[in-house]
Amino acid sequence: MKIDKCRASGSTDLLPFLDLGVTPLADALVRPEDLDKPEPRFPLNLVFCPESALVQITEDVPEDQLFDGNYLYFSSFSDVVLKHSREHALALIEERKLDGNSLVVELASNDGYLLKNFVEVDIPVLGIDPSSEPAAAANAIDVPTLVEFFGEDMADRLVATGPKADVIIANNVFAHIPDINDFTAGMKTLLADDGVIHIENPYVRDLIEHCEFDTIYHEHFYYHSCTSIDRQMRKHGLFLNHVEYFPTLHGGTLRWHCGHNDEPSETVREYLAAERAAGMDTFAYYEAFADRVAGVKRDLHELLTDLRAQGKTIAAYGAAAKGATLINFVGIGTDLVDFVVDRNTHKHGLHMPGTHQVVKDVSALVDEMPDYVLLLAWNFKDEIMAQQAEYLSRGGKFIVPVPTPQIVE
Ligand code: JHZ
Repeated sequence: MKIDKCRASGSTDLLPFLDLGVTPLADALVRPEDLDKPEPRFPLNLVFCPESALVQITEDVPEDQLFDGNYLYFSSFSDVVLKHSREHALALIEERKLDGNSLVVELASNDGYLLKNFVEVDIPVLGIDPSSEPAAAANAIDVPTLVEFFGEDMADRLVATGPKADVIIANNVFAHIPDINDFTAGMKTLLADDGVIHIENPYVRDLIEHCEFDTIYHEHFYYHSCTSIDRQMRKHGLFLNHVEYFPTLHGGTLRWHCGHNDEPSETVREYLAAERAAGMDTFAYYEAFADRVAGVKRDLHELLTDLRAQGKTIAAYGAAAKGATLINFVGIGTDLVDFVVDRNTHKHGLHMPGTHQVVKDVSALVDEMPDYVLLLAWNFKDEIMAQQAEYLSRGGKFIVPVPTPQIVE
């Protein structure tokens, strides 16, 4: 279903600036027995709303279709994510003086990758996640997790029967919620008077400036800036008070600190001023993006076609959601890339959405020695290249697709 008004502001002034075609769901890996069945496909278009300053997709795929029992994203498969999350937890424990009387709630707590750091030192936690497989993994390591979609209704039920949260963490979920107003209102209800909300999300400025168009898929309804977060919080009586930047995490991630009181640090003023200076609150900033995306598509397709014409073999690394957007939009079928490898054992034996390359264990790179590996999980370039020292030392080469396709030896 296509929206006709901004999910945040309700404005009908939605300005289109990118069309990635009609694509399958990025995390809907295909089982071998389903390869002949048609896959659901949905339009993937971006628009900008001047009122909310939010970039968003126009298509509303029902949430239960996006994050159902087949959702196989497990945060714990990246050492970088685990390290980042542990540092986040330790910093919160110290800054907020958390102890056995505190409550930390994580929305989209996945497999317990972050909350386990609080559990380890006996700080009470509650995980909330609608995806049953990662949530089961969290419960199995003693991270109490409710399998539900979060919103105002759930927040009301939680505060009726238990304490409010001293800390609410919403990492990589503020893009994933079709009803952003219901979700924000739920956070307002659940947060203790002196509590803090930490939201992490890839930064739309990095998406645009580094041409990270593959991070656009149906799970990601929104692409946030400080301006859009500031406006969204204010609408619900919450305030953006501090900003941290992690330039390499998921291609450039911001952590926004929010709370009930308006107490902005210098970082908030600086980011808002920089976004205004860059014109990020106007359509002009986004207008030329589609041409740059078309350039990457053309160059990458040409590079892979030339290599195949020379008789080279090519595999890909990372059955990531962003990988599904990239190969479907660029048109990289099994004629160009033979197979995909991934460390996530839950994905092995399944096939990429749309293009159907099989997903194998990462050991296949050294076993089969393809000449080139297209790095679909380019956001973990350093981590993956370090793991693949043997493949590289035996002459293997990586192709990094964005911001412009490049061969790395
Ligand atoms: P990864 C995810 O997107 C999921 P995806 C989600 N939609 C989101 O919002 C963004 O992140 C921010 C594998 N891997 O995380 C694991 C290895 O094989 O970039 C994953 O399958 N070896 C919630 O799916 C894939 O690559 C490794 O060494 O685009 C990476 O997926 C590492 C580090 C990862 O994101």
